[in-house]
Amino acid sequence: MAEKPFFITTPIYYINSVPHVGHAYTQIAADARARFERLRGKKVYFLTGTDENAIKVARVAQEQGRDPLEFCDELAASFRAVWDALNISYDDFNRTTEARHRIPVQRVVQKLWDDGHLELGTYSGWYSVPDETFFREEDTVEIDGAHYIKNPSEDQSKAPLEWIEETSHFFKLSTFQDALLATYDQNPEMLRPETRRNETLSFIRMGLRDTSISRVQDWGIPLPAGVPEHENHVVYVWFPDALLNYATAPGYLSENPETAQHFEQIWPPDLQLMSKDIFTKFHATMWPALLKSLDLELPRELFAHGFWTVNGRKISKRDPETIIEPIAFSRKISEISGADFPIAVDALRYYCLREVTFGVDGDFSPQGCVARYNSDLANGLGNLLQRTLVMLQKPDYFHGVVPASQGRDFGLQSDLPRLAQSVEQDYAALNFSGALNTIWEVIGRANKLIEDEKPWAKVKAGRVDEIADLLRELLSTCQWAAVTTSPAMPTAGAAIWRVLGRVESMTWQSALDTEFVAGHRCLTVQPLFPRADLAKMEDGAAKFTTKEKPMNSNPPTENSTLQAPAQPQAQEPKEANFITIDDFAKVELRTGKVVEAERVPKADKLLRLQVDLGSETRQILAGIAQHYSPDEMIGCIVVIVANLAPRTLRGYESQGMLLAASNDEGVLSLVTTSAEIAPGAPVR
Ligand code: ME8
Repeated sequence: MAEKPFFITTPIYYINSVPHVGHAYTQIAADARARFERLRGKKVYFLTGTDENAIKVARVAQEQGRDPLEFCDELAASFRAVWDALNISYDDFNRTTEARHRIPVQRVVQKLWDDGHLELGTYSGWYSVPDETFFREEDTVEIDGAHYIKNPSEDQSKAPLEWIEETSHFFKLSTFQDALLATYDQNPEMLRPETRRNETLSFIRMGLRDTSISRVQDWGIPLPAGVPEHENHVVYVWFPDALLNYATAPGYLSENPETAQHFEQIWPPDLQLMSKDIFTKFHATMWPALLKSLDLELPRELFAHGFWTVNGRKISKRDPETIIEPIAFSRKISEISGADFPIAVDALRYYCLREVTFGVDGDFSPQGCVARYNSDLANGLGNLLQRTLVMLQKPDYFHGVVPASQGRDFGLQSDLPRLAQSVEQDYAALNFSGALNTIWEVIGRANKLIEDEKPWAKVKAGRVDEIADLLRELLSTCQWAAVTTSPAMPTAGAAIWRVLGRVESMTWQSALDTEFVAGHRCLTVQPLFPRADLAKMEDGAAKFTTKEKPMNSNPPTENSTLQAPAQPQAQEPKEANFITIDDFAKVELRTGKVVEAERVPKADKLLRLQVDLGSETRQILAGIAQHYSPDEMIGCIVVIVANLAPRTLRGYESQGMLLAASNDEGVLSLVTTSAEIAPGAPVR
């Protein structure tokens, strides 16, 4: 049987507000872990989504005079757009208004009823719409005839509560109390960190009360018809609706055999991430009890991270200055530094993961983020890469060719496998700040080695051979850093990998095998992290909030190099436009290795390439000069259309065409092969 993929989840977010850095944090952490597992060769199923059946969603839609479902479609698309811009590599996006969720939820409720886990009762209590939670009389206070939550915690609403009295269906949560305690006793590693585990154990020991799973409402998933008193009732948005998304997405109770089989292969989740406020009651008590009632295996690990404040203030819609929207913020970093937008996104990702220990609270400071960008990325990693590659490329050094070893040992490269192991353990334990700390210690050591060894003095004295091993160790360190940072900073990691002339897929092993063979060529590099102007970063978060509501991202500024994501747009259904396999077979695609490259005079966009196809060398003119320098192209494996009729461009014959991908933001990337393959190999 195939190996079980690593199954990781984030909460599904309410879509009545815009995603801010707090939401982004969970996504970034989950993404770092997912990417780390993929690097280690694991198949990953990374699930996220949106929680759309909350009454507050319907109310916001109503206030805006919108059809709730249409409103949800638009907002869910906005959430996806933000995650895409942040390079969140989710494999599945579950929306609770989708049929693949609604139908299994109804089946679950029916099953719970049939199996005797539900009973009818009357529910009366004070309901907080913003918190989507009932409160007992004793947990409220009355002021001027209205009821409010008594001693509301930081994140609870201070608005008046609504009195609700209705027939309801109750899940017999109390019957799972002992079983849950026994499970947690036998599996101490399931609930993390330790503080949350202890909090959960005392919550359960205080006694669990049966919990209402239905509401009289007109927005939500209707109760199934086989349950008595189902009329006018919908499933409570939290339980089991939202929680069940983790099971419905991979295919629980699906009627499609393939999807149902997918569920069998995937279940249970290996890691479920969320913040501490929704951990104890919802994820560590109700969710596992529900799974037990359905005879489903429990998740292997539930982890609660801390809460972010912004400049010391709680993030709240009522305090717009605290709402930092990740795209607007990344644009600002890009604008004040000149870094590409995806690199600015990496800077945000890095800051979030480095700044606080995963599991404790943190304070987001825009200026703090820029300070870290300058010290750790521009001066640290960026500087190391730049100095190393310039040293390699310069004619009085090594002309771009990795020199042979002269047998000297600077003690850095030999340490890298051990340090890779330490970083690996930290990523596996969700100790992101620990992993990044170790990586930056290595970067600091490498930069210091350059300063101590003063290679420029040796070159000046004509003793270039003496720095061959220093350069080799620095290149290895850059490769090591590309691999180890890539879960946190995927764009930067891949960019470093590419300029080091690596064409094969990056794996975790590439942090252990860092040796460069003599004669290997690297590409030239522009500074990856240009210094940011700290003075231009205002500390008021309102600057990073889009003004249009309900949710939109800013258009890209004209004078910046940002490759900002476009807004998702409703697409017209397209007519299928198929070709046959015979049509495709007419196109002869082959791999080639670029052996020479130069600019075409007076043609800004054209490079003239000589491409080795194994049996012959072709001249190809490619419109890529604004994206690739001639030096960068040498040694690249490209894919060409080999049977295109030759044509003449600017007086040169072009004997084929290079394949490249480009997007609306003007990013262009050549199609290559994931492993070095002989020139001339057919591509099918
Ligand atoms: O609770 N700091 O959705 P939600 C850190 N739909 N993380 C934060 C944060 C902050 N200040 N603010 C939000 C819900 N988050 C339910 C979940 S799951 C079955 C249903 C993150 O939109 C954090 O991950 O209120 C938190 O758990 C989540 O957003 C809550 O998002």
